[in-house]
Amino acid sequence: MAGLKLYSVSDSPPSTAVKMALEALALEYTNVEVDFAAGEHLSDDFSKKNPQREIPCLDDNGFFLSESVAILQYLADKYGPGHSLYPRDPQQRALVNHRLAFNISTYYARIAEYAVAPIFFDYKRTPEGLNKLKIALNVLNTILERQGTKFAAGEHMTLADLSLVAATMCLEAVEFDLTPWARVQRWYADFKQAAPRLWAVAEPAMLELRAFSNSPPDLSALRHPYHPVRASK
Ligand SMILES: N[C@@H](CCC(=O)N[C@@H](CS)C(=O)NCC(=O)O)C(=O)O
Repeated sequence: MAGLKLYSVSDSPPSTAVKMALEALALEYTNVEVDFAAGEHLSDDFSKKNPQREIPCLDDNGFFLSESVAILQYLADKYGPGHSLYPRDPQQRALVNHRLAFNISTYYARIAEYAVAPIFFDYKRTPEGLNKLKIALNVLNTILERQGTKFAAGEHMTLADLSLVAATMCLEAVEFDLTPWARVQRWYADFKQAAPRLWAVAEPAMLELRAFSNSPPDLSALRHPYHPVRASK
């Protein structure tokens, strides 16, 4: 048995969500750091593992899976059946799935566009992007407020928290002020306190993103198929 292998990038939010799930489920795995700056994930060789040419990508003894949400769900189903991270009750599970879908379609998508992409590529932080991000934060704040629970899908920590925390850490990395979203701010702080082992997985990624935010990496040699690359200085 070769075991689980995760192709990831150290400062990547979706990779971080998967690493937190592996930690939460106490699963051993081999981490394969992909050289993003060299475009390793864009290579034809990598596309055999993941035709999307994205990380993260899981290799479970030759079973390849990408999309962090699908990976989280697979890991919980296969290696943690019955674990409170991914409840079996259809309505509880539906709420977890809803938060995961909301994160990937809206919350993280807007954070990635506004906060993360301009660190690495030639994108601007626009007022429109900020407005879309604020609307997504309003939604998460309302969900948490109405639900009145400590975690994103109920009283127990679930896969939803892992994905949403990995997204929110990008806002912390760029020192985005969460004060107007008090429930989001409290939920994020509560997560760190409730799950120090998981936060220990995420914090180095957040700090690495912050370092890149303060001093953007030189990706001018990267011939990226769809991101506008900043010219070298
Ligand atoms: N929907 C994907 C998003 C993954 C994603 O955006 N990965 C980024 C790195 S954090 C990536 O590989 N981007 C490819 C690129 O920018 O070339 C997931 O959640 O797995």
